[in-house]
Amino acid sequence: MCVRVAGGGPSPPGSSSKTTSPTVLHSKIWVSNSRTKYSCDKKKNKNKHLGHITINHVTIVFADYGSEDITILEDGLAFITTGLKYPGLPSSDVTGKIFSLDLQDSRLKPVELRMPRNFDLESFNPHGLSVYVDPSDDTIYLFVVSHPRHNSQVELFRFVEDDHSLVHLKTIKHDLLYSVNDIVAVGVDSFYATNDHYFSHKILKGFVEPFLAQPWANVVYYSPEDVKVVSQGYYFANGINISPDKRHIYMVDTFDQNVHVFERKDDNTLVSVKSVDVDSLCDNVEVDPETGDLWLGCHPNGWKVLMFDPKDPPGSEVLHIQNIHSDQPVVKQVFADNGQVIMGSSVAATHAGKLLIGTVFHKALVCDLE
Ligand SMILES: [Ca+2]
Ligand SMILES: [Ca+2]
Repeated sequence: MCVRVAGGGPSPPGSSSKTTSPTVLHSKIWVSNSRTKYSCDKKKNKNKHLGHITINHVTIVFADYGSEDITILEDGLAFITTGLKYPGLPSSDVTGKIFSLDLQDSRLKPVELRMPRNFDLESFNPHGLSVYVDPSDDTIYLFVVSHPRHNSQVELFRFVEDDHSLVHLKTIKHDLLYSVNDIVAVGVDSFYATNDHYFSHKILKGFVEPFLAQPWANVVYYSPEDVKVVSQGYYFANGINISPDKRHIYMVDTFDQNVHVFERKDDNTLVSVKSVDVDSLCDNVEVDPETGDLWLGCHPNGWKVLMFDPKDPPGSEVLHIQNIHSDQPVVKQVFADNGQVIMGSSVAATHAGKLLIGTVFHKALVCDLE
């Protein structure tokens, strides 16, 4: 059970595992900065040799306008979407932007990527993102979900490292991409995407559909030649990512509190392998390219995110999943905060001993792991 030293909200609601019951380790962590200290005691520790992850320094790298999704290149350069406006959730008036952050540079200074002149910045509303590095020429393609006027489309950019700019290649729209949350690129113009809702209209999506609570969300495969629903029957299909060997897809269903594991087939259809209970309302998922471990930004109390009250803010939680393909995946909480440091964590990604945590509408943090 987590202990929030400076107060805190109730634990997330329980959930039942469909297939795999992992060992859940809530290991002791300390998060400290100049103002606050938090501790989290062990919930269960069936496997003590795993030890603890210690976070010994926290650096705030963003102001209060969100960092909903993050992905990190193998050289430590992170891409971050900011300024999301999403029905029912708090947001700022700041226009959507993409930032990079070089985790190898000790200054930890976010750099706003220069957008192309021919791109409609006013309506840019960036949400999930994914990077594809073309193995033939190392070109870096950035795929960004955007919601101009509450629609859904995918913006495809090429990243120019020399001057930190983006070249806009195309806008991808399709009838099956109607309420896109996140995306994982599998080629220069192909990807899997999650639709988190059945409806795309702002009111129906933000208020009516949550009330109905039906498993109408899905996963779509897109390529210029072939677009199809490849998995369906989810309550809120959210983060999506791919294993380092590209054979498996991981998808987070936030409301059923599971990470679903799929095997990719030659025709890009998905076959369900298992689901892993995470016992939290998780959002986006990142995958360590070397270990294949999963990192999840989660909402320990979804109600507080929706009914935002700055006096009783939503907290943050980061989960780490090891050995997801084994019979005993290990789900470990590595960060917990009652909202005093950051509210509404939506993504977590690591590189060389650093943990970068992003949020839906608040700050981002860089933590040093030990
Ligand atoms: Ca993503
Ligand atoms: Ca998301």
